[in-house]
Amino acid sequence: PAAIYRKDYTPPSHWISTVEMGFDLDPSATRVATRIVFERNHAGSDRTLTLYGDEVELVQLRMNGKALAKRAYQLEQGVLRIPSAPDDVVLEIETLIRPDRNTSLMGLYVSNGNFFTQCEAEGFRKITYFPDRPDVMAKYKVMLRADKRKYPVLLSNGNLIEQGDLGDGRHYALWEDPFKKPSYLFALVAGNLICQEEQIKLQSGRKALLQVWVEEGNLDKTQHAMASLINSIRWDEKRFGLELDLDRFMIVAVGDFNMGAMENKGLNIFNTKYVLANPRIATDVDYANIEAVVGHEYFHNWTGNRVTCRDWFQLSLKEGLTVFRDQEFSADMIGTDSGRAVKRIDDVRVLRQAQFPEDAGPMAHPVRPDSFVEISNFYTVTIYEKGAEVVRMYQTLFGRDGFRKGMDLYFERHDGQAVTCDDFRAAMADANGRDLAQFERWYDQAGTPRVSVTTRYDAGAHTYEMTLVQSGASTAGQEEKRPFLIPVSVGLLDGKGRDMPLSLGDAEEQPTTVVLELKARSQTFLFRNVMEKPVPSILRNFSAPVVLEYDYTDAELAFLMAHDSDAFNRWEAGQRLAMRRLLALTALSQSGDALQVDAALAESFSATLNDGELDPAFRETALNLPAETVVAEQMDVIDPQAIHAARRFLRQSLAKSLRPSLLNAYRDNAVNGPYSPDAASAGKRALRNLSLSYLGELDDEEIHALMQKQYDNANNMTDRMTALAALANSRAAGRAAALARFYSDFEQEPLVIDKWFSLQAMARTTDVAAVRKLMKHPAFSLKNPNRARSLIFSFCNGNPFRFHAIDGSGYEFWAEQVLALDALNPQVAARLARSLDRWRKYAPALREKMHAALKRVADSSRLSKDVKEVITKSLA
Ligand code: B3K
Ligand code: ZN
Repeated sequence: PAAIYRKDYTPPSHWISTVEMGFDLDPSATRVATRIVFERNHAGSDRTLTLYGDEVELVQLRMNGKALAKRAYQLEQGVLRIPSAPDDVVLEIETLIRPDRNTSLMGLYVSNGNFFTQCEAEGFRKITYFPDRPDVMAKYKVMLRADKRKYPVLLSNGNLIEQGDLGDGRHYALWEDPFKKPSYLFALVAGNLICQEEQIKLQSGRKALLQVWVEEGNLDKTQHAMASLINSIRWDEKRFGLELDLDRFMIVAVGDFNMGAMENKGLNIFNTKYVLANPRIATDVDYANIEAVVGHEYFHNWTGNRVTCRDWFQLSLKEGLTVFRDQEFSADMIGTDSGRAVKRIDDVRVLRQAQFPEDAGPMAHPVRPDSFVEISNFYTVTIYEKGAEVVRMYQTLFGRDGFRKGMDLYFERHDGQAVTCDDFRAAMADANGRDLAQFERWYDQAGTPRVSVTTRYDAGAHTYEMTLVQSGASTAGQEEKRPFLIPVSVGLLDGKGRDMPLSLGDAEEQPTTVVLELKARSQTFLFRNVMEKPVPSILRNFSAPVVLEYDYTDAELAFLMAHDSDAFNRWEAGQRLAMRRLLALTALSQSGDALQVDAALAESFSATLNDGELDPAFRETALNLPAETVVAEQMDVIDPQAIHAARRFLRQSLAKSLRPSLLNAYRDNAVNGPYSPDAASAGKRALRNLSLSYLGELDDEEIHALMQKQYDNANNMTDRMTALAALANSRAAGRAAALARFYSDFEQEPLVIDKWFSLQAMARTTDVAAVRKLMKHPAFSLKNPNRARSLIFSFCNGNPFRFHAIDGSGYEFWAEQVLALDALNPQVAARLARSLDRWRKYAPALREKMHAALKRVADSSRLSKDVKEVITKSLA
């Protein structure tokens, strides 16, 4: 399959004013009649009308009222071309599709007997032939017809214009979307569903109807999604002055879904995982994720839908921006400074755990890629999370108000248009009177930049010099990197741990945090009136997505961990201290020496754990050791077994020395009364459960009793899951019984059974043989993406110790599953295919076995282009 290049973009030959569609819904034969009104795009040179179709049967094609003769068009490999088309064209197309056989979950498909669509990025072409590209925007009118008993609810984008009976047991609904949209935002839902609904008054006084649609048995799980939707609407009004533009806004939950959710105009379709919640089935993290994803999809209504992408290379224009918006929303919903910091830390954790490795591997790509084979493979952590960091840097540079001005200008200029990342950058630049030419490099250079800092204090002159040197890591096809514009937020601590007032250059003000703008490869900044040698706090709040290198002593790190006013850097200091120990222990484990660790880390951790002034949520995150995959990133040659041994040893020794404090924290952070997912309660539960998980490492009877008691008495899923995970990773007598009881208690709740699979997949004792056994469980199915992810992905990505078993059994299993999944659902298979993409980094014995597994997949004769792209790039 050939790559598509960003430089090859050409505008379409024709625009579309209106699209009318009629669906006769039937699982085994759905007829789709489409009428498209085209008008010539005079800016384009070409007259060839180009439409795309994928696995659709073309029944009829009429142009301007007449059947189109076979010789008047070409149909090759899913591309339908009508050469020398007139300026004004009305095309009538009839297609036939089979939703019941659609296991790819793209286009129109059936899930549990109901119809759903997923069209982003290129799924609309699985419904009809169409100029399925985001810069072609049109107004849609959609008629749905179906059996009334089986499909009582018929939904599409926009407003319901008319509905009624057809007489023959069938009924219809006519929907009209008043806004122009690209085809990827089209949606329909038909089936047996019910909704929770609410009327709200918008900022302007207009009324809007909000609905959350689910299957019958789930109506007791919609409250949190509805509340999150209302909060999102209020937040966008307040923070960005953006109001809901429709009279009706719907969310629909579906159990079979490739990703998290989809922002179809007025009809968001969600994975059940990001809608359904009540205290019985959902954890604190689930509640937070639902709020974030509901927010994310809602915010797309402006950033993505009203202003959309010109082409798919611009994907981060909507995704990076919308992730940034949902991050800010979640932070504002918590409201406290420390809550905001914990949210920031969580987001940076994701970036380091997933995006940094991507940026250092064979799939590395810029935030605005130059080419792709399959666009579905580019819904990545780089596009989303690094993209959000890039957007955040505008706010760091210009402040909240400056950022808001940029957003206002962006909408003023581009509402209703399909635009590029350059347009967004230009709006930010113009609104703030700044030249942001250099900033483009964040969009076109891949790889994580490094910033190395050295300092020099002159006690006589009372000056402090800070020299920053940046270097960009070379990535495939981009050896040399030009310097980035990097905002580096800095503070200086005096001997008592207080922030010093900073005198930089000629500025009169003396703030305690300044943002240095690093533009050249190397730059020195001079602080004046520095009365004592400071400890620098660099890259506060993680002001840029870079790796920061500074030669801190252990004592300085402990000092920062205890005193830094910037909560992010307090956390960071602890992580650096822990990382040093983890790397040293990993080396000891590799050389076969006895593992041992000094008391310094335990002392710092103890101080944090016992500091009642600190928010429990912050203490929890500060005491959580860097993940095994994050440690792996620090090594030239990855040795998963040694990393696991090191991390486990460190957890055990911390548990031993902190046992009394951990027991105290466990007791003191009990949350009484009915469950509430608010940040304060969730924070206490998190600290209490982290304490239990550390104590679990001691694996003795007193702790087993604690786990068992928590399991038996839990009144919410967070506590229950933590207790079950602790039991599953222990030798406790009640281990097997608890797992069995959990299953039978929640057999009717698919999302909870996903957790049951996933917890076992990640347990220390679970090897490949155990995973294969779980796959034989009647509740397992490869066809349901959530279920496949809960077991197979959790094992391959979440259990590095067992997955990287030295006999290579994990890799053989991986190859089998990639191939099996690929036959059903290429998008999901291609995600799993990524699990081995960093094979070159591993110790030779593992590397060879990984290579063999990759070859085995590569040699298959029937790979989808999704999987083929990932495997080819991994082997390149
Ligand atoms: N825009 C969708 C992602 C679609 C993925 C298609 N393979 C969800 C989101 O980012 O909000
Ligand atoms: Zn999105």
